[in-house]
Amino acid sequence: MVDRGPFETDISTVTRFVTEKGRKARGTGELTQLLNSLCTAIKAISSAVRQAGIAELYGIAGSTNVTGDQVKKLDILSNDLVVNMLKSSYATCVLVSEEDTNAIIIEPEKRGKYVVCFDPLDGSSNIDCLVSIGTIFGIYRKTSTDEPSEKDALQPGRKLVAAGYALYGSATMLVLAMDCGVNSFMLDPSIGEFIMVDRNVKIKKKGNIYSLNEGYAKDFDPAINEYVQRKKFPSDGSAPYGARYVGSMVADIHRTLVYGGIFIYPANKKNPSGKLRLLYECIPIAYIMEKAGGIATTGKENILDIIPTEIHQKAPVIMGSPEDVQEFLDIYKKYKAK
Ligand code: AMP
Ligand code: P6P
Repeated sequence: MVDRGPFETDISTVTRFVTEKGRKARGTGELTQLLNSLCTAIKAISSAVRQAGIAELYGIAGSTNVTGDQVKKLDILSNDLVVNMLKSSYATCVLVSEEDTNAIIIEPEKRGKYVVCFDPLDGSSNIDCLVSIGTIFGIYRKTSTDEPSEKDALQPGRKLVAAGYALYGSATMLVLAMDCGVNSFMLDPSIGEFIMVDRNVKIKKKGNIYSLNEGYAKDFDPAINEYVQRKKFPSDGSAPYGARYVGSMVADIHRTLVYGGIFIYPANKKNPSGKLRLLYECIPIAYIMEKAGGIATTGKENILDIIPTEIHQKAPVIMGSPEDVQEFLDIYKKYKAK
């Protein structure tokens, strides 16, 4: 056995992983090119996020997005990076971004067969206080033969070809889900490559952490409040759950995927569909959760079964370890049966 010392010479990168999958699929190479272009955008966003304070990228860019959030400079930079890298991949025809009111239709000479829905920098309200933020994406094949339009993005999550997120935390992590399952890659800044760290990621059947913004408890559905009460005061003598809530979806989701437990952003009286956006927050994360053996539901229905009707619509989410989500659903059904 040759002693290679500390320097790996047969590095398992995401580029290599995606290329191998592409060769096995005997495709045209379009999806491989799309994924590699997206990874370049994510690396550039990671670099910008970590330099933001020095490069004076913090602060508000003076505009608001379709969600009504104040748009911060990093939001605009991240959106431009993803849009430009996807456009130049020659693999996409329609892009839907949280930062753009309307779908972006790619010019004919640069079109490919994929539709990408993404949140370029999710959790942006946390940028200035250095809390982890992320990028979320979902990739569909265009199915209609019509001229590309916003309608091509209104597909249920069951039709996804791939979905993933990047977490800009204490390290930059890429979690990528496709038919083959969920795999995670950590960015090695010294070589600018995402290195595979976990293959075929599976979520624990049951965790011991619940995650939601309890500040809204006054307006929660009674089923939510009963579930949370059960986590705090278990009647079976088991230990109470821990409460964790970052307020950045990707950070809360990644912790749930790695440690198990449940993440909830419910509907409430003021927001009957909750806050999270279906196309580029709920569906891609639901796809990852399901591929990892978890459940992702609105309470009424599985998130991946929803047929979207407009590109920025919202949906309530309850997702995570199957036994934890099922416990919530049993409570939810009790209230809905009344
Ligand atoms: P393509 O012609 O490259 O767009 O690939 C056609 C289909 O093959 C894709 O829609 C996927 O279902 C599958 N495929 C192609 N490349 C990859 C890849 N790199 N990883 C996983 N699946 C792939
Ligand atoms: P709240 C960030 O603004 C975000 O869109 C998600 O990343 C996060 O889960 C949620 O909003 C936090 O919302 O109402 O708890 O501050």
